[in-house]
Amino acid sequence: MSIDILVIGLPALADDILTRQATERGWTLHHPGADGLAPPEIAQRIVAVAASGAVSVDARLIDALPALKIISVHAVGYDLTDVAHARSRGVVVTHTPDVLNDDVADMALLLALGTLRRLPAMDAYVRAGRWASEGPPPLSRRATGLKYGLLGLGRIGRAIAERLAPLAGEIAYHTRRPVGDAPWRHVPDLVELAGQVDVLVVIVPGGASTRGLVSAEVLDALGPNGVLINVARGEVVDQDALIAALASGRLGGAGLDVFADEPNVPQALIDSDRCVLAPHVASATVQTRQAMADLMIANLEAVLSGRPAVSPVPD
Ligand code: A2R
Repeated sequence: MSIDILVIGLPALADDILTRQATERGWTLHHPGADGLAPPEIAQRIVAVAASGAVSVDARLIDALPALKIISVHAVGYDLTDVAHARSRGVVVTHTPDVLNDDVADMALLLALGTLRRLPAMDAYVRAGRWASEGPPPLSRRATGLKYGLLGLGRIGRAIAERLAPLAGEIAYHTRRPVGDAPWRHVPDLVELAGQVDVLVVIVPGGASTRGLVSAEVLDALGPNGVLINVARGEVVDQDALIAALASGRLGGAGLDVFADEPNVPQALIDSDRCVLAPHVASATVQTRQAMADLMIANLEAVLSGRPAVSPVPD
């Protein structure tokens, strides 16, 4: 009997790895049609979905797959999968936590240092020949000794804090519940935290409970010398408020790997010399993407052979 898997939007490396392993395991891979669904005769037989974290696996898709057992998401964030609906149908949802902590934490640091020290502008300055023609560029801002705040202190947030510790003057964080064994100061109110720090790093999950959490009020509290770093999900930040705050100088700068409507980046951010932009690549190294693909496949393998998932999403 064939094992039919629907593959949705995986990045090229994960798609290649899955395709190779599927042949060895006797899995048959299918890709959705233009309507986002599999043809009905195939949909009947689909037992697993392998999906990128950037695609929606909604109730309509889940209901179109009557034999579905597992949705294996190739990302730590599963905010675009309707987990409650999957559970109501007895479908297991899995994700790829932990294996990307180091890369996402590295990117948070890169964006923080790159924004404060204006690295992309400096690079452009050299390439445009301006160093030779105009002399040294304007001075940038010292990163060592600043106060750093984290919105979120989970697996990735901790990795970021540990990297910041050797250079930060102080580290504080906001979560809904203080983290018992964390050596850093918990601030119960996000606006208060933003008012206390120079750099605020956003690393909470996306979805309804965090949408717009970084509001105009939070950005104003961060202030004209404050820097916002987002390596979480674009929707956690009120992007219109961010654009307005940067344009008026009410916010000092921003380092962004994620955006509200990817891959579309507002022209105002592209034109702003106060931000450093990246195309959602925090986990996009060969090593980490390989590890994410392996974990995605390990989850498929486990559930399809009747064993518990390796990394199910939490209740
Ligand atoms: O609030 P808590 O105590 O559940 O702490 C979690 C925090 N968090 C929040 N903090 C403030 N307000 C909220 N509404 C809120 N919701 C969640 O985010 C916890 O400290 C952190 C999430 O940690 P983990 O579940 O370990 O996620 P991980 O692996 O660090 O990844 C975070 C996100 C992913 O979901 C992707 O969207 C992105 O980073 O790449």
